[in-house]
Amino acid sequence: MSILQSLNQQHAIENHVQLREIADGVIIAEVSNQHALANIALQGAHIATFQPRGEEPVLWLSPNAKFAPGKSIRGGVPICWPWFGPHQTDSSLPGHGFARTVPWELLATKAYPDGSTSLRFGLIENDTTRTQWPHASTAQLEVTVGKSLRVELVTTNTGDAPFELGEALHTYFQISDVGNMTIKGLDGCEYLDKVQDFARFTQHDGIVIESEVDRVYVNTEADCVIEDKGLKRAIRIKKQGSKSTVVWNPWQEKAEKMGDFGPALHRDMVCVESGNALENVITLQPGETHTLMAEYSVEKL
Ligand code: TA6
Repeated sequence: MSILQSLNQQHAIENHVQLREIADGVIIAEVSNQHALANIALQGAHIATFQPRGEEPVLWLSPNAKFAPGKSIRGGVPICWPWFGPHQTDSSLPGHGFARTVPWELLATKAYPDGSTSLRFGLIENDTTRTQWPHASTAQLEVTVGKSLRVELVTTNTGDAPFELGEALHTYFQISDVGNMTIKGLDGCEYLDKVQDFARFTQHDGIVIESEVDRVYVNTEADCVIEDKGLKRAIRIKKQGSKSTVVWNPWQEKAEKMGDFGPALHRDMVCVESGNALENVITLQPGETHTLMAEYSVEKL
């Protein structure tokens, strides 16, 4: 029996989940239920698409995204783990950690009476991950696809020494045009601005993007709302277990330089990332578990 057949035998649920191989070695859990459609790659437990029925897609996926073993997918919900951004001491290690480019195991699927579907994934360690991250730990991702998309990243310290964890759900949202959009919820928050050498500023009012933006808002547990006048909708981002919110748009020049982005596509997306980064990294004691949760839902404007 092929891997795909055995995955389907164990985890497919009629009218909820089916596993498909979309390219050589690239398996996707396709979720289709009464509320929404979603595709989740087993590599990286990467949610590539989420679209509530009757709505435009909530997540942005680059038309030039690469679906290939070892490559991160440009769009959807990349998981940055167990560090965010560059590694603190070793710049040769991959930015945003390795979780988004390694295979995860599909551990369980479940259909709920309300019509939603959940899937649980576990990160698979290998020799490379153990070398890059010599801390005994587990990472699991629970994804619930309903009217909203709920994502929980659960980290447990299974060793006998504490470690520092950086993490983020690096979510790309689809918008009608960056000029139609305001991000609310961060008024009064402090942020470190990567575009200005990590200088510290305070946000006033909503965030309007008119050039490259790459900011880590710190010490904020607030919901964010992406108001989109073009699509006449707002995307609400609720979160728990997260003290940092990252806002990113590469703008034209940087987007053009990325092979899996493309000219002008920066206008269709914005990343609003829920996580724990920079001064908000988490210290996890032996035996402790930390859960980072974000939930994305659509409201009419
Ligand atoms: O979250 C923002 C950021 O850290 C930016 O600095 C930007 O480079 C982006 O992530 C994308 O990173 P990636 O490694 O996916 O190209």
